[in-house]
Amino acid sequence: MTGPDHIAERIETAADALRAATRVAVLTGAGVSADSGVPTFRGPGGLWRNFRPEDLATPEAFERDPQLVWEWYDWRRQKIASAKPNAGHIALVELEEIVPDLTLITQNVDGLHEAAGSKHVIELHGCIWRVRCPAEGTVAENRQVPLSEIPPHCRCGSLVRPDIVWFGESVPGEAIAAACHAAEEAEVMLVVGTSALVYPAAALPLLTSQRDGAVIEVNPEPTMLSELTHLGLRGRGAEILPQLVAAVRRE
Ligand code: BV8
Repeated sequence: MTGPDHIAERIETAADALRAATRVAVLTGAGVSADSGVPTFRGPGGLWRNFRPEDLATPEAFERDPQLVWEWYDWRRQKIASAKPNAGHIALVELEEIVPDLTLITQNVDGLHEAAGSKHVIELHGCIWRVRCPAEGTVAENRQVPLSEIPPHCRCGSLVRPDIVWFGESVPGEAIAAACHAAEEAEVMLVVGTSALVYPAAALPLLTSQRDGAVIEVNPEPTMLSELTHLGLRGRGAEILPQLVAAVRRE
């Protein structure tokens, strides 16, 4: 699919593909939350309080210094707690209501898609609002901001960790299986706000494209994926997505 030059025409082309589709997959990354004021990982200002996620979001870092890792997550939770879903998140909720079968796969841990009202969400990397007790194997919601105790403990006395997939850890089998299935079955995959550097998430658009599904990218910048995408919509999610959904609604 070669798109015309003007963004409005490209949006119409993308809307035609989405309107004609029964099964749509959406893959989002930190960029979709950037318009809610949540820093991205790798973009300008993408450092999380001068720490690289790859340095602290690892089991080794937690083993070495759980206090530091929890201080970092507490700081991130405080930043995310004041963030609201933006027009891009809300447009994806509306798209879910229009498309017969839409699966939203997110790499984000901020919970903003669920807060916006998205129903069918696969959280590949977990959620910053849940904690896990490795001793009990239990997961509990914890929205305390700021945390009353750092690092927090389970009632059983053990140290709890964020219920988040760290670098070097496997994405939960159920989540990645469901995401791969949705990507393989999708007639269209809409990829919003990801640098497509982190695997296995970054491989999902390939699954769509290998089965002749169309891959549409929404991002102000070109990414590793741009070569593969059938149509690139250069812009911010909060600007492009509402226009895209409005165009899908128009016959
Ligand atoms: C795995 C939770 C099997 C953490 C995250 C060496 C050793 C071990 C593993 C590896 C290794 N080398 C490679 C790997 C695999 C590794 C990986 O891919 N590393 C990368 C860095 C090379 N992957 C893993 O470890 C995964 N597990 O492979 O298991 C295994 C097991 C053992 C050993 C080997 C393999 C697990 C990955 C999950 C890591 N956890 N998050 C936390 O958040 O605290 S990943 C982290 O990066 C976030 O989830 C984030 O979502 C994700 C991807 O980043 P993006 O979302 O794309 O964000 P980014 O800032 O990069 O880009 C933002 C984009 O938005 C930009 O393109 C920008 O232009 C755009 N944008 C900006 N503004 C806007 C916008 N777009 C739209 N609108 C805007 N307004």
